[in-house]
Amino acid sequence: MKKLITLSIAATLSFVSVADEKKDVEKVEVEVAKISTDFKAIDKDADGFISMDESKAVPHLTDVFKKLDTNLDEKLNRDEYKVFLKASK
Ligand SMILES: [Ca+2]
Ligand SMILES: [Ca+2]
Repeated sequence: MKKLITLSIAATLSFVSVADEKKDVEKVEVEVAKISTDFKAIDKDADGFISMDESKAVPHLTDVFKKLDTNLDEKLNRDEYKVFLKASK
């Protein structure tokens, strides 16, 4: 009988942790979707990068543009823009 209770607790615990993981995945997906929507809105000429000019549409983005541009190509790709979103939270 004791064994059965232990098993059922274990099952409950593993269910909870799976549910948590699923929530995290959903959160990440929502975030990625948001980044993608924002990015597309800023990337007016749709070349897949935010130029210095395009960055002017976003408050404070121009200020940190050079810091964010870690590969020094004078435009921001999605990864570089993501750093800005994380930093501005
Ligand atoms: Ca662009
Ligand atoms: Ca860059």
